[in-house]
Amino acid sequence: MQKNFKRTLITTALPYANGPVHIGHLAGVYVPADIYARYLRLKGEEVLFIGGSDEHGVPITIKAKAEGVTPQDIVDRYHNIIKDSFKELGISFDVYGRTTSDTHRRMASDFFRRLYEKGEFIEKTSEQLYDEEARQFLADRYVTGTCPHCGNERAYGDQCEACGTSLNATDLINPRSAITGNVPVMRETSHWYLPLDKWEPKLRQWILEEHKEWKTNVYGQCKSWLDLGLQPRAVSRDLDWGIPVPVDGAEGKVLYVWFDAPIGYISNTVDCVGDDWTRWWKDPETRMLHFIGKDNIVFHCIVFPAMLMADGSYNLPDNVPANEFLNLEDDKISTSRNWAVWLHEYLQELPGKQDTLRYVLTANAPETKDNNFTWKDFQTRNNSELVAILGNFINRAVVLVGKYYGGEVPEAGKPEQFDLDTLAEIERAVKAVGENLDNFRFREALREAMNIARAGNKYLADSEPWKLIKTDPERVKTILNTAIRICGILAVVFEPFLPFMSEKLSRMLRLGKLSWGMTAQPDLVPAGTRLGETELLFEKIEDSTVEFQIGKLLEAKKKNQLAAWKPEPVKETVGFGTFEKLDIRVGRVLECEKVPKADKLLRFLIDDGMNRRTIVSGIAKYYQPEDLIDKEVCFIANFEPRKLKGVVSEGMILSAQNSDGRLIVIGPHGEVTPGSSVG
Ligand code: B3M
Ligand code: ZN
Repeated sequence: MQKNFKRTLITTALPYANGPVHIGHLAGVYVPADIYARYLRLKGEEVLFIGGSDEHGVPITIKAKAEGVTPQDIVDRYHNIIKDSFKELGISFDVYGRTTSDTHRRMASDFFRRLYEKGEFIEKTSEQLYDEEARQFLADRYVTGTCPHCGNERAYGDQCEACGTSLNATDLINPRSAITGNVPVMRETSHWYLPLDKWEPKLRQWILEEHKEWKTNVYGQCKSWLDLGLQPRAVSRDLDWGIPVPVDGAEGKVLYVWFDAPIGYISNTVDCVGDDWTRWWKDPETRMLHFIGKDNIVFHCIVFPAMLMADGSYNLPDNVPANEFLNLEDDKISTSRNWAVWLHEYLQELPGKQDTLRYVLTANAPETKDNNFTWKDFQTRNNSELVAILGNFINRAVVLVGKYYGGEVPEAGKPEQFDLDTLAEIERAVKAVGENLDNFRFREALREAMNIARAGNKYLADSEPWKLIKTDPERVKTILNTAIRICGILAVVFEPFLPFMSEKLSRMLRLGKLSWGMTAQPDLVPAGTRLGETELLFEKIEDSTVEFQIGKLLEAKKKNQLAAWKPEPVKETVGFGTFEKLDIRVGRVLECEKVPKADKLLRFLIDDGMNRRTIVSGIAKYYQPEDLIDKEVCFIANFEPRKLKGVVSEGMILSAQNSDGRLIVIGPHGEVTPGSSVG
């Protein structure tokens, strides 16, 4: 902290309660925020860690419509799924609220009213997009069209996800209603606008001059928006789901979701600490941090701060450590294509593996650029890092203390240079973990934490207590005392990253309440401590586990291909005469085998009713040859003979190309004598 802050308020983007959360959300926002909150708590700082669901806005109503239920049904369902799964992953929110709460309705209405009474809004009538069939105005995700900045044809009415620009619905080229697909008409309506342009100079000064330390991706995005020039932004909508605009003459109008959602951070604080909330939001000695994904930068760095400035009594965020995106198996995570790893499913399918997910998502965090999650990497990191390095070191130390001293930590003698060097290396790494965390470099912090375990492994491997026990048992006491101390340091340093492991390890070492300062205590685990029961810290992940997960993704991919599949357009019309030229017959398969050195081809021997003929067909990928023997097939009998991989093919077997690309052989439904004509 550069300034003299006394406490830290950490907020995390409120996920829309229109679906469960996936690993992209976790890697971008919740895992780093949780690591940070836990780290500050370990340092003894006062922290409030705020989460909650975003339950208004078009994403919710679209989902409700698609399922034929009410928006309230949707948010009730997903709020609980999301809340429970965060808890199970160990995300240590002090509160996980929701924007349909009474507190929030009151806080958001009051906020609007205050700005309204101060004259901070412009009321403006303008022409907006309207869907005549759905009889409703179209804003935000109710309208899609071409982005005027980058040409992406699937931009939303509030934002283009391809270039990140924040848009107004009327900016879109070729707009279409997301409800009916119709081309909207223009219709007059009046709304309240927050004049962002009024706050532009102040925002410029605050971000570009006073917060040069922000991450380059965040600073850069802010700068380009500010350089483009800010426009007034509507903060109300013509919708029936949301918080009613709390002024006279606003029937049928609700607050824009991006006006109410960030106020949710305040409401959730109120739900958590009651009247004390002002200390967290208005005392200049409180430091505020917003953890978000990159698509939310404009709202947290420009729009919400402008709202807070317009009010005038709030703090502004001290930092907005936004992350880039996480891809999955080299493809963009997509809810609609079900290309995701859903947290609630992960927790069910890989029970007890919360730390592994937290570890992998941090090790691959998309901090400075988009990054990629693969199941293979997940398995490797678990097996060759968590199990083989961290788990292995702790296990060796604890097992040896059990074996040599009945589980009682031995007294250390005079340290040798090697002990001092190892401890110095560990001290350096602990410091590096802290410095990296202070600067929101979570991957690097984790790498340094892992270096402590590496140093521990090397310490045991090089000092070989299992050999020395016969020749120099006194020395072994020092070695294992030191090794257990390193285990204690690991319990502390890994607590933010791997809280489940840390809790077990703390129990084994009888550490009690952890604090960062413990890492510097030589008697962290005092000699004479009787170690607790050994607990399994990490388990190997088998091939079958990741294969199952990869299978699920392939299944999703198949479904998407099927959904996107369209039959080919019908060819040009032909007369009967043209058709008659083809001699299509039924034949029976007598022999069928693979053509050597041609992985696509099968050679058939067909009983064609007159004779036997050989036909080669490119369907080897889709059939076991023996399965086709004795089957009836249709073939073109007067097809010009062709040589394929050295075999002369006297005809063509008919097959249909299925939507998934497979070729399926066509045959008669019923008994047909070989040689019969088809027509
Ligand atoms: N619900 C958008 C999102 O989930 C939005 C965040 C609100 S944070 C105040 O990406
Ligand atoms: Zn764009």
